[in-house]
Amino acid sequence: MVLDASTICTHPLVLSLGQAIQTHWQQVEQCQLLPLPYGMEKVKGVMDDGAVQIRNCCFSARGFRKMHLELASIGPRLNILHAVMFPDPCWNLPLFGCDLVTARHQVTAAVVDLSPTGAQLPPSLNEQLHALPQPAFAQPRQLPPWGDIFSPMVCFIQPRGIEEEQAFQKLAVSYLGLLLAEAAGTNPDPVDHPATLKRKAAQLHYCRQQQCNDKTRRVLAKAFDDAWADHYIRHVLFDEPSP
Ligand code: BLA
Repeated sequence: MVLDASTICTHPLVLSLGQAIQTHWQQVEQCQLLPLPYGMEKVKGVMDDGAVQIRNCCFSARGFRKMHLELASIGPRLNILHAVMFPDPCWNLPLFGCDLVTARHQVTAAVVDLSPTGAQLPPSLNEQLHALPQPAFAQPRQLPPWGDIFSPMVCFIQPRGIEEEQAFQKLAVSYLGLLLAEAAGTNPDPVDHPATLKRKAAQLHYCRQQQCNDKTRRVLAKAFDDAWADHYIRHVLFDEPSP
């Protein structure tokens, strides 16, 4: 385990999902550590009401240009898990994204998706995704306007109780498992193939839309400052695929 969540976060869902994601990533072919921008493995800050701690780890692997896990504890109340798998645009694969926000030990936002980098998800993956049992969560949440990047199968909820938290984790790990199986059975297109270029453009759009999440920006700007938050969002969280 590269990131030991228990040194920063206390919420059980953040801890167990953080562990499950890393366990899956380590099994991806050619998984290797990917350096982060200077100084970004561990970030510390202070706010009026407590410490800010961010831990990041990044890998690359067969089919993925970047797999990024971030765990953060911001002040006494907020715990965050942020995980994104950015495919290499040569591969016909969606992006895996998962975000958990807990405040005062309650999960307020839990989101997981396989977000398309083409007009639709690859058909076999789409079928398997639809075949997964979808739990009937009591409190679905409405996506923000920038959420047009997500697939129709996005799950965005505020889990109610431990059973729903566990059901969310199960669903998130299922999405991840389907993507990894799809990646293992996919071969890349050439770098200059029109499909590759389309997927690169779609990934760029994904990054630009995620950069519009004001809630993330506000939390980071409060803990650091506006310029730092902007740099972090554009270069650590949602850096764009190279041209
Ligand atoms: C919402 N993200 C949030 C919220 C906060 C953060 C505080 C509001 C919680 C709520 O509405 O209950 C904060 N998220 C962070 C911070 C980081 C982070 C500080 O990852 C990192 C340091 N966000 C993602 C990814 C997805 C995502 C990968 O990073 C989805 C795949 C989604 N977060 C997402 C969505 C919302 C959210 C959809 C709700 C936004 C809204 O309601 O406006």
